[in-house]
Amino acid sequence: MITVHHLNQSRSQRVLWLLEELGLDYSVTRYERDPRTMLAPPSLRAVHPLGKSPVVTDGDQAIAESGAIMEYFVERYGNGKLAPAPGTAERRRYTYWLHYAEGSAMPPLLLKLIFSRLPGGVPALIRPVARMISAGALGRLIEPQLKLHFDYLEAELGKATWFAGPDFTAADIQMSFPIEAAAARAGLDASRPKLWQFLERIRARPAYQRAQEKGGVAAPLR
Ligand SMILES: N[C@@H](CCC(=O)N[C@@H](CS)C(=O)NCC(=O)O)C(=O)O
Repeated sequence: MITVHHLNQSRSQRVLWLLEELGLDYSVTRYERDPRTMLAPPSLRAVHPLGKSPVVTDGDQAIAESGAIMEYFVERYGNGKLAPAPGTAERRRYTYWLHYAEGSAMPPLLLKLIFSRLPGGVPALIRPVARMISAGALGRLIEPQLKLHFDYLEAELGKATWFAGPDFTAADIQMSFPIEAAAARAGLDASRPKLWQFLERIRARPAYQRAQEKGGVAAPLR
C-alpha cells in the first residue's frame, strides 16, 4: 500500500501528480505547516528523521527526497511510462532535469524567499539594516542568478516540447515545482513564453488537476 505523507503547499504535490499519471492506488496522510514558522509538524519525523515533505511509504519502506521518489515509482511501477529508454540522449536529459530541479533551480528560489521575508522578521529597530542587507543580496546575487536560470530554461524548452524531449516524463513533473515557485514568487511571467506555455500545458493535464483536488490547490512555498 502506497501512502503519501502530504504537507500542505509543498513539494509532495508533485508526488500526488506522478501517482495520478501512473494510475496507481494510494492513500494520503495530511500534515499542516505551522502557520508562523511554515515548518512541518514534528509528527512527520516519525516517518523519516528529517521530517521533510515529500516522504512516501510503500509497504514497510519509507522513501524521501522528491527526485528519488520519482525514480522509485517510475522504475517500480512505470512499465516504461514517464521515462525515456535507458541509454538514449533523452534519458540523459531526463536524469539531468530530475537532479537540476532540486540541486540547481531551488537554491536561488529559496534564497529569494528568505531574503524577501528577512526585513519583516526582525525587530522594527533594526529593520532598516535588514532591508539594506536584503536589497543587497537580492540585487547583487539572487536576482541575477534567477535571470540566468530562467533564460537557460526558456532556451532549453525551445529545443523540445518537454524537458527530456518530445514526450512528457517524470522530469517535467519534477521541474514543475521550481517553475511554479518562480511564477508565484520570483516574477516569472508570460514574457518567457516557453516557460509560461509549459505551465499552461501541465495545468491542463487531467492527472495534474486530480492531484490538485487531492492535495489542495495552492501556490508552492518552498
Ligand atoms: N530536496 C527535498 C526538499 C524537501 C523540503 O525542504 N520540503 C519542504 C516542503 S516543500 C519542507 O518539508 N518544509 C517544511 C520543513 O522544513 O519543516 C525534496 O525535494 O524532497
